[in-house]
Amino acid sequence: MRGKFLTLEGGEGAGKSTNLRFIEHYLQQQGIDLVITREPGGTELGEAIRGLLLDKQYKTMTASCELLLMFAARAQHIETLIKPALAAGKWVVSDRFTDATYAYQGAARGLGFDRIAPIEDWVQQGFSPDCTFVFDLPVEIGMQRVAQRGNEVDRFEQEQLAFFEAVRQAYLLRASRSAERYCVLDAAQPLEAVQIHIKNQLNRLIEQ
Ligand code: T5A
Repeated sequence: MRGKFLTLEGGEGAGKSTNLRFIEHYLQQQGIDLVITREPGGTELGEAIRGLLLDKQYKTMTASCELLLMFAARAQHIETLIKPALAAGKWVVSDRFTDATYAYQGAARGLGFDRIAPIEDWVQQGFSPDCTFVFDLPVEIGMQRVAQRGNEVDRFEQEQLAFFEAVRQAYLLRASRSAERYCVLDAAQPLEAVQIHIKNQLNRLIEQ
């Protein structure tokens, strides 16, 4: 039986990485064989592309170049990691996927959703997640969390409030258009409360 493909989305500091660990632990407890991965990245080649995308030295990277690099890494990720794992009956949980491209390159960089859709069709040929968790959080809180974490900021984290506000609104818009695929979580709640909602959604997916 084919496994399920779950993705985690949201702005910076929304809690994706933290809750990815929770999801991994919970699904393992339920006896589910799973693969944890991320975008951009997930494969050797994809991680090399991630290095280019996040590197602050590439200040002049154009939005189109950024968009195509995201999909180049994704093409490799889908064909060599995600689809084989699903076919082997494993669940795949990815920290970000194509919704991030719509939010960051489509909305925040201003390329527009219409420019992305044909590339998505070409690369993915209808392939998409079974469920996408959107960690929704006021941008200011996300930025405070990132600052408190104290890591060095990457090329995206250097952007300003308006950029991240566009990201947030794009996620909410996409989730409102296809509510059956998305599970929008209020990520400003305490972690324990967020994780109760995640657990409920995971239980629904396990039963399906
Ligand atoms: N990108 C990616 C694109 O532009 N287009 C694309 O197509 C794709 C795939 C990748 C970058 O690439 C861009 C988007 C990104 O800028 P990334 O590796 O996904 O970057 O990294 P970020 O989104 O920057 O992820 P972060 O690590 O910053 O955020 P997380 O993972 O959402 O947050 P997390 O879990 O590290 O939490 C941040 C802090 O908050 C605390 C945590 O303990 C941590 O300290 N926290 C909470 N505190 C209180 N209450 C809660 N509920 C909390 N949840 C977490």
